[in-house]
Amino acid sequence: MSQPDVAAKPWVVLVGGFLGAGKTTLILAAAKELHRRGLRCAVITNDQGDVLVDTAYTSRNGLLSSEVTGGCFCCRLSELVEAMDALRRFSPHVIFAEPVGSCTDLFATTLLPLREYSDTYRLAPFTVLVDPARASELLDNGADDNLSFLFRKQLEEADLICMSKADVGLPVPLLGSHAIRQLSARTGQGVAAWLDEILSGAISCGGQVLDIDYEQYARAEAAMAWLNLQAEVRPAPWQSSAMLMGPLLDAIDVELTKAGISICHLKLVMDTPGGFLKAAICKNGQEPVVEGDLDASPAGVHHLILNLRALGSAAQVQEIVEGALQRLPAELRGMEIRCFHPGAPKPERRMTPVA
Ligand SMILES: Nc1nc2c(ncn2[C@@H]2O[C@H](COP(=O)(O)OP(=O)(O)O)[C@@H](O)[C@H]2O)c(=O)[nH]1
Ligand SMILES: [Mg+2]
Repeated sequence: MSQPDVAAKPWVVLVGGFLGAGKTTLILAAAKELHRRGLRCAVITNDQGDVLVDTAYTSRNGLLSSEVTGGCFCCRLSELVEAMDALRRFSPHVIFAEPVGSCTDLFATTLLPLREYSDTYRLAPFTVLVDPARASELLDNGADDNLSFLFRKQLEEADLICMSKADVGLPVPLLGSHAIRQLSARTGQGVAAWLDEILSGAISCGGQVLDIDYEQYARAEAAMAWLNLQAEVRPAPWQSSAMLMGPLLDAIDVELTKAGISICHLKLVMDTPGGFLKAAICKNGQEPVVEGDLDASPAGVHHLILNLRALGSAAQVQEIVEGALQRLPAELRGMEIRCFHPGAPKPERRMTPVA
């Protein structure tokens, strides 16, 4: 297959998976591939807080972007539908939706309710993206119980599991009876094949209604600290975003490691008139992945957005991030910071399939 039926209603493609699995990167690569085929795409990002690195990143990469903030898709289902409806003004052929990386039970709370809009939208099978490194870590007997619980539940309800980051060359772990695809958003390997498969209608959005204990689910999410911040960073003398970002990321990583706090995903973007830079790590001590205008010239004002998800106390995480920011050779203006433990998930609706 090369073209979905472009005259018909837009496809809605939910791409789930754990924090840092590569969802946003895959959506951008897939949107580029569809653009090459003459198709228009949009994305709806999602978070428990607001001020999202992902939205800044997708829109700066030219992808029509909308967001649902302040709760996961299941708890903000009406807002997800509103966002989808609003995007239809731009006649997208494909709307990608990226749920929060700690979220699960999406089939019962999001996809099944969305079936009621089948006159307007077509639902693609539910892809759950898995970073093989994270899979090995979270399927290990010594894994953190809370993260392992979320990760396993995400796998259980997938229509299709895709292993991300194939370019890294890690072995693919065994994940029960699931058919597994492999792709790399970085090299493009498998991205077109994935799109062909999910937009061909060959796999239905069948899903799996989970047997899930919502108290355990709430405890697992609440074990994480969730920090979202934005600020204007004004270095004196002027510096490039790359010169500011590296030490900031290192300082946060080092301090979190000292405090015994595991990073699930730490990502930040800096925007200046001269360029846009993003850096991220998905684990303590990891070499940051830096993307964007690395050679952007020094600037006096940088707009910073930082999102951190880590296993530990919100108060301690906030103190560490604020401390690292204070040590930058820069004045900080208009800082907005929120650090919290996600509240218990309370889906607007939870359905089981009609026989
Ligand atoms: N090597 C490699 N890294 C990737 C790939 N896809 C994503 N990443 C990196 O993995 C990190 C998390 O990716 P992101 O898309 O933000 O994950 P999300 O949290 O699931 O949306 C980022 O630093 C990406 O650059 C890939 O195909 N190969
Ligand atoms: Mg993302």
